[in-house]
Amino acid sequence: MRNKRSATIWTGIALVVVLFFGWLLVRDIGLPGGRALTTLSPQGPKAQEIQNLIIPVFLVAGLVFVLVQVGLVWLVVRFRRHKDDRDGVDEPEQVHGNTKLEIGWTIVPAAVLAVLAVFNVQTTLAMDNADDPLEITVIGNQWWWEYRYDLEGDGVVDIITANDAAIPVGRDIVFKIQSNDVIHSFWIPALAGKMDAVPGRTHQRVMRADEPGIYQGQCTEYCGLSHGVMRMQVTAYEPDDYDTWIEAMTTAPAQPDPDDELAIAGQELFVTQCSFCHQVNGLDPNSSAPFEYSDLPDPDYGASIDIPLASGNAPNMTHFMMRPYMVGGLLPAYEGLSRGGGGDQRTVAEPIPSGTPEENNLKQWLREPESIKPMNPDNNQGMPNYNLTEEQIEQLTAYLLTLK
Ligand code: HEC
Ligand SMILES: [Cu+2]
Repeated sequence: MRNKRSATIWTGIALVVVLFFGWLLVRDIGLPGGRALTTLSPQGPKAQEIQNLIIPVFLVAGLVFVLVQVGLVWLVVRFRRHKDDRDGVDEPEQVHGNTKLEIGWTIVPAAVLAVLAVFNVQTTLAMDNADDPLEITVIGNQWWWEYRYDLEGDGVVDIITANDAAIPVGRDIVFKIQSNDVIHSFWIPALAGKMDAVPGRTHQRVMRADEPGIYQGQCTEYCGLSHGVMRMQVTAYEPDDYDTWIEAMTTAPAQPDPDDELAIAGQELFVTQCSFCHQVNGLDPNSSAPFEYSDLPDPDYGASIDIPLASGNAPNMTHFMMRPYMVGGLLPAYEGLSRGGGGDQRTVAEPIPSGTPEENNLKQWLREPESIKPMNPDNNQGMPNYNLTEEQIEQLTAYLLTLK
């Protein structure tokens, strides 16, 4: 009798603990905006399909888990050995095997898994469906992402940018995912599942955003020192805003004002010190001041300008200040955005940002890049510290802020 009562009590406690952890797992569902990096707050059809699979699978798996655990705890407590039990006398009846039960607990899980497999395969296949898609090439680098847009589909890259991929809402986007060095994984949880970026291969992931906003992502394949802060964003714009973005990105940025001595000095410094790795389209790193942009910016690396890609490459800086985030998506480029993309993922971005730049983030990066993220520039991983003077930092910042 006593056994039975404490078995029930312990089973009850175990159930409460299990339900508590279950609640921890699912509490993000339905929260407005969700957390930035949760799979459980889908904002597009692909992510929604995954969600539609997760919920029933989770419920079935959860039910099985609860039944098994309840049975286990109850049996362990109910039939436990007692202080006054005598060996060989107060023992339960000893049995060996039970064919019916054994066949049962083989067939039932097999059937459950078989049914789930049907939905699993269905969803997996549906992930690749895309209707009149826009293709964007994504290239993983230690520790930032590059995006290339071939707008006419003629094999010529028209836009190269970093950290932040702009997309129009309501359109299927096919991300063609590649890597420049090691294996990374491209993951925007609000829009779709993960996809590995593997050197020498191109994988694809289809996404579509239903609402405009900045959708946060994180590299999810361990790729070295700064893997944990290798962020990325996909910014979805209304179609008109997206066109505005494309227009701006395919136009050469204005030259710094000739009276702006700081920016002019910064540009000169940039050409001599930085364009070795960072490209500003149309700006010939071999020329000398005053610099001229060629009429048509050609972002194709090495096509119009011979750039020694000593460090593999570095983020294209042509329209640096068009991006809401910098440094591998980690630091906000404008005030009002949170570091590493925390907070509400549906912050709406302007196609041509007009906010106040986070100058201090930029300056700290130039002053001491390794204080922001661990890197190993001697091994072509990340950006070296050039021991710039405060004056040079002011000049470079003034120039970089003109790149819009
Ligand atoms: C040896 C190659 C190299 C040189 C030279 C170099 N950088 Fe970088 N830079 C990088 C790499 C690589 C990154 C990406 C780092 C990351 O996010 O992990 C980067 C990132 C940046 C970023 C952030 C860009 C973004 O959109 O995220 C800025 C700004 C920047 N560099 C400025 C400069 C300036 C100014 C100079 C010249 C003083 C310079 N860099 C010289 C390699 C270089
Ligand atoms: Cu990575």
